[in-house]
Amino acid sequence: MAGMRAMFVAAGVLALLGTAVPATAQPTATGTVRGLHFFDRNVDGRWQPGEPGGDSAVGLYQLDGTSVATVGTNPDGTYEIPDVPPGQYRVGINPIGYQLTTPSEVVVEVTPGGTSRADFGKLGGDITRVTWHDRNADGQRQPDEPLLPNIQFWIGRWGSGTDGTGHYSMPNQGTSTYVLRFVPPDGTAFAPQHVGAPETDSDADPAEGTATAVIELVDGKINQVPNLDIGLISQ
Ligand SMILES: [Ca+2]
Ligand SMILES: [Ca+2]
Repeated sequence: MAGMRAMFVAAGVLALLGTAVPATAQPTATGTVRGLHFFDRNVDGRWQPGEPGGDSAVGLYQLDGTSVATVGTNPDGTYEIPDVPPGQYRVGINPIGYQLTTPSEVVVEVTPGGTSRADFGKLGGDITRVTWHDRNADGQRQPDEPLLPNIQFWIGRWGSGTDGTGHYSMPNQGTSTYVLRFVPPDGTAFAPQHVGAPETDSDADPAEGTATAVIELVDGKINQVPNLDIGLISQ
């Protein structure tokens, strides 16, 4: 686009100098770059139905790195950069805090009237599981102990809770430390923390009601938190 501006400026200067400029001169036809930024849930580098869109800025650069345009993605993860003069460009995202499942930058060729495509996939961490009634108060979830629906929790000032089946899910999270502060219903208290097998233990600190999940990237891979479970005992 800088090239186009230069061309128009040059044409204006020539006109001022009285040099003939063909009245029929047309701007160079442009092309479009579009694509999708998505959470690549199955880590195969491609989008499939059901994989949600990611939000980020998408940058268009000349090959030497000069910025040409930056656009944000739509809520569904799609983006479009119109009116791009023909040529080769770099297109990229900078998904800090996520595992990349595609290159973060690709080179596209824009042709007059054409559409070039660049998709970007990433993977976040899921923080999930259940609240349950620890009937025997041993800090372990036995098969006959029922899940507890509609238990509220807070992360800072953001609130959520378990659903009608006692499950909660925070999918596609970026790297951070998440402190979930659970609200025990009247007549209940938290089960002992971190007793026995991690898959079926209770993860809330009984004094604070907080359970902590850490999502981090190690060697480019993001971890999942599949069993941040909260046991509640009767008082
Ligand atoms: Ca996929
Ligand atoms: Ca138990």
